[in-house]
Parts: sequence; C-alpha cells; structure tokens
Amino acid sequence: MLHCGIVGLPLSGKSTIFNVITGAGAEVKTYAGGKTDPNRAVVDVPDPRFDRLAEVHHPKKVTPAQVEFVDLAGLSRGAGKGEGLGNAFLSFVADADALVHVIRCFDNPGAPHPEGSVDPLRDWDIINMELIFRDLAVVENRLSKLSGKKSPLPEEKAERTLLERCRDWLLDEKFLKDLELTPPERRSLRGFTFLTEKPQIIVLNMDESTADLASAPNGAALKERIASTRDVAITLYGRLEMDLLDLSDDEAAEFTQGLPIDRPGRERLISSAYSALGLINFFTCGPDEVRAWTLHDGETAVDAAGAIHSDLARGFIRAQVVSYDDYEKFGDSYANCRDEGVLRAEGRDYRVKNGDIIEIRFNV
Ligand SMILES: Nc1nc2c(ncn2[C@@H]2O[C@H](COP(=O)(O)OP(=O)(O)OP(=O)(O)O)[C@@H](O)[C@H]2O)c(=O)[nH]1
Ligand SMILES: [Mg+2]
Repeated sequence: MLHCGIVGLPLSGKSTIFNVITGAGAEVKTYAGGKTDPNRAVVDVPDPRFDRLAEVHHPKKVTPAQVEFVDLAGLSRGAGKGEGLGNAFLSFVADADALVHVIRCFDNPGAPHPEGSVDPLRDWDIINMELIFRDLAVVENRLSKLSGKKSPLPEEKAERTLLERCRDWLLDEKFLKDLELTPPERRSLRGFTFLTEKPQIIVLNMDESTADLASAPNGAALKERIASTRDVAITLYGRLEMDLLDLSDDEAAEFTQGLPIDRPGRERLISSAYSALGLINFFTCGPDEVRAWTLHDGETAVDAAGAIHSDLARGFIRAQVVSYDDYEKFGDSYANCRDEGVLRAEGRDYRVKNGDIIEIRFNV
C-alpha cells in the first residue's frame, strides 16, 4: 500500500488537509502539550473506472487501491537536528513512499503563523532545510560509526566514500534525490530511508481570500519556484474543503461557486501522489472479487502476477489483457473481448498499462 507522510510547519493546515483527504475527523488543533501520536488513516483511491467495474460485476468483495496517510505535528526550526519533538516526528515519515508537504498560504489571525508572517516561499525552504538536516544527521551518525573501525572491510570503505559524497551534497543544501548515483549506489542507500530522496507533493494551502498566489508575499518568486520544481505542486483550499464535508452536494456547489475547485482536493491529492510516484493501477474482475492493484509505471505482466501472489509470478504462463476502454465497450466480458479480437495474450515482459484488466494464467 502506498504510504504518504504529511509534513509542514505548525499551523500550516496539515490536520485540516488530513481531514479533507480522509474525512476522518482528526483533531484540528496544535500538538502543544506533547501529544506525539500521529493521526493515521487508510483511504480508498477514488477511481470511477473501478466503481463502474464493481457495479457491473456485483462481486462478493470489492477491494479498491488504498493509500495510507500519516499526519504529523508541525515541524519547527531545528526539528531535523533533533531539537524538541522534531526528530521523533520525522521518524514517523521515514517509511513513507512520498511526503505531502503542506505550505501555508492563508492568513488567519486566529492561528498566528509561527514565523510571525505568511510567506510560503520562506516556509517551503524551512521545511526543506529540516529534511536536509535530518538526513545529514543520519549520514554523520553512520560515518562516525564507520570511521571508528580500525580495519574496515572493502564494502565499508565504499560505503564511507558514498556517504561522504552524500554529506557534501547535503551540506550544499541539496536533496539526495538530485545527486547523480549509479543504480547500485542508489540501492545501497535504501536502508537509510533518507527524507530528501522521497518524492514530494507540494500542497499550497489556500484560502478564499488568497486565491491568487501572485498576491502572496514573494508571490512572483513563489510562482517561479512552483513552475520550476520537479515535484508535483497543487493548490488546495484546506479549511473550505473541510467545511464542505458536512454539506450536501447542492449546498457544497453553492458554497464553492466562483472558486477554481473542479475536483475534490482528496481526488486531486491522491492522483498527484500517484503521478509523483509514477504509479498505475490494473484491475482483476470476477464474480468473487473486483480489485484494483498498484504497480510502478514500467512494471511488467510478471510483476502484476507477483503483486497478486508470488505463486502467480513463479508459475507464470501468460497474461490475458484487455484495456479498460475495450472492456467497457464490449460489455465488460472477456468472452466478448475475445470475439472482438481485443483480448491479448501477453508474455512476462509485457509492460502493463494504466487501466488494464488482467487475468494471469499460471501453473505451479
Ligand atoms: N483561514 C484559514 N484557516 C485555516 C486554513 N487551513 C487551516 N486553517 C486553520 O489553521 C489552524 C491550524 O490548522 P491545522 O490543520 O490544525 O494545522 P496543523 O498544520 O495540523 O497544525 P499543527 O498540527 O499544530 O502543526 C486551524 O485553526 C485551522 O482552522 C485555511 O485554508 N484558511
Ligand atoms: Mg495538526
């Protein structure tokens, strides 16, 4: 399951957005008082294709793709260096596949900004620096262990060289995901769960009154940064969308008139997470279960088989594949699709496409 950790400064609207995503009703207040447990929720990935497949097949069980979100307390300056509660919180996102980075663009005198003013670009950099500091602490910790060895093994020497490169890169205030590494080097860093290697989904948390980013402090530079970042950036009206959760569709439509909200923030955020991570879905359909599965774009039929069960990958013979569109066009039936010549028998190296409907033939 895809796992996203929400990070951001205190009072940037993380819990509000967590609630928008999950409808979970998490407590929207500060963590003052030393509350350390993050809010966690698992949400179904909204997908109209999946909903339709479930409807036409009436299976005994429907299993949509899911994403887990973890909502942390705000990170203050110094969190990455282990000051205050910060570093402990950061450990909650170490196993996340992606970070949802919430940046405050709204003014709200009732929730004073911890830095004294609203400045999204500054806040963006503060959190990035905290992530860098945290990774630097991990690198330095490991390096000091390695340098304590009297006669290091060859692989330990190699690790040390690699980590020294990482350290210098981080000291230049750059993210490890931008460091050029060979695939084996990249793999050898995996166990460290570096935060600056993770894809980020930048969420600019807006307000009805700050609908135009250009009018935010540093607005022009902010827009430039958004245009140049390789991360996915979206705007979201956190509090407004949270209020919408309590309204009927008609009331909600009236409420959002004139605002650029075409799709619920929940859907936009989850699909951004999918594209940030390069993920796709394929489906399996039958009378027992209709299920959505998640793969990385580029993975193959045998990976799809392995996602379902390791036996299917081991005994893989072929995959019967229909695109979602053809499946829908020909009555949601494999038999019809075969008659129409759109059902394909694919081998293990077939690159799975988003929306494929797949049946694995296997023999163990
Ligand atoms: N005006 C306005 N207020 C908002 C918006 N989003 C959140 N808030 C308010 O800002 C305050 C903080 O929101 P939270 O969602 O608790 O922020 P947080 O980042 O989770 O805060 P911590 O967990 O303490 O770090 C609350 O009073 C929210 O109602 C928004 O878009 N506009
Ligand atoms: Mg919160």
